[in-house]
Amino acid sequence: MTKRTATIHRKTKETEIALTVNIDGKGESHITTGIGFLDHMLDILTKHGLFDLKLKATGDRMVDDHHTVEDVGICLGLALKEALGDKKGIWRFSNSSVPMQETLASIAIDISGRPALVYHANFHTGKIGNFDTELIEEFLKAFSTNAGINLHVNVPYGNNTHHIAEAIFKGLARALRDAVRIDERVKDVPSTKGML
Ligand SMILES: [Mn+2]
Repeated sequence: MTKRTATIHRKTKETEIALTVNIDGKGESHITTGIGFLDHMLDILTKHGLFDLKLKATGDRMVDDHHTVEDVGICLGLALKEALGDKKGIWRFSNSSVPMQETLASIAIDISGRPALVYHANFHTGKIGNFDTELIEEFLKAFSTNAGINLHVNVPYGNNTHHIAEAIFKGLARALRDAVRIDERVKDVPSTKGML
């Protein structure tokens, strides 16, 4: 099998990001974004998605975390898209419901080439530590748009903001882990169009 890896380097006036991802990895990560909570979420994503991820991001955090979080989402999305290559044999669809104590997050994805985010999650506080909870949606929007995936996030119930965020990232990890898997019986792209 060809190696499903990608390396992205993106530099703007707001951020500089370098990352390498292997979607057939073991969940090993070296992540430094300067934003502790984002590092924690990406660590969860790689650990439970069995991706290997090396990521270094620096950004204009004297403004706030927005640019850095969004641009990491862009780069991770671009990397996933590139690593998937022609998408031959992938499972394509997947869903995962993950509980985290009192919280449940349900994630459904379609690696369709058609980007869309449906996001139904309510946080009861605007912050998790120093981290703005609204940035989770921004991250997922940037990620799904640039990966070309259809991503549905539903959190039907939950109280603790840290749990809600963590359940979303664990669910995303598990859904991605399945959706990128190769089924040896599928010799072509899993689409009646013949293209994804
Ligand atoms: Mn945690």
